[in-house]
Amino acid sequence: MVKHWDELLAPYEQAVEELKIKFRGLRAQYEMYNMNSPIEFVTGRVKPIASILDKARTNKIPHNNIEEEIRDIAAVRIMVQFVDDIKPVVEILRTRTDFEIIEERDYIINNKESGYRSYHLVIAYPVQTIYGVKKVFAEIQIRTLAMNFWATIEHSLNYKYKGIFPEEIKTRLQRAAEAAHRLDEEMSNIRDEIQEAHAIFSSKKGDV
Ligand code: 0O2
Ligand code: 0O2
Repeated sequence: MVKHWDELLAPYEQAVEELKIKFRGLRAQYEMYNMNSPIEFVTGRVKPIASILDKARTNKIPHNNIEEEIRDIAAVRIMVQFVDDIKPVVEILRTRTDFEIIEERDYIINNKESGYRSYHLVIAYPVQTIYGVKKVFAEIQIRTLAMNFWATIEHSLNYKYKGIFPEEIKTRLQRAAEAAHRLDEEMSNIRDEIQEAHAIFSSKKGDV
């Protein structure tokens, strides 16, 4: 059984490592050309075996279908500073030729009832193995730092309450999600101000 899981998870581990390097590489390119990077930082993980089994049990997924139906065994998260950075990152991912986008879910426009916001993509990623190419599914989550702050805390509380929050905590989390949303809006406004100031400054320099 141990060998079976090692073999099953190996291509997912490789996919996560490769995707982290590729997406961190994008940030490095923006830095090299002195451009503002829409990507702030990138993390990734392979879903722990216990969580895979939990999800299979909850969603009544037979063990033979785990790889087909659990599409976030490999997952990479791209954090951005501003909400307006999310679309450009999605556009970059859409133009790539090293994987195929299978699904997109916009939980930013349609946030979840919990208050969760993020942009999700599922990709089919080809991993080169000694037996040939194995395509695995991977989930890419794109979110702002504020969305990440909220989701990280809510996720830890989820472990504590096993997904069943007392009403008061649920309401507080929803309020906190709204506060995080307002913070993102304020930051976007500040960014617009900064960009406007830059534009005015550059045109004045042009006059001189
Ligand atoms: P640096 O220079 O250390 O910041 P690895 O694949 O070993 O590099 P690992 O162990 O998989 O990384 O860790 P993980 O959790 O996937 O990603 C950690 C990366 O995310 C590190 O960057 C952290 O610095 C960065 N990170 C985590 N939280 C934050 C945060 O709140 N703000 C910022 N700016 N970065 C964060 P690197 O690439 O290792 O580089
Ligand atoms: P992990 O690794 O613990 O984060 P399902 O998992 O069936 O509910 P589905 O359809 O497989 O959902 O995918 P969905 O909803 O697009 O994405 C699920 C993942 O998004 C979760 O993974 C979380 O990472 C994140 N997510 C979705 N909703 C919430 C939420 O309300 N709060 C937080 N903190 N994260 C959320 P997992 O499975 O929880 O795995």
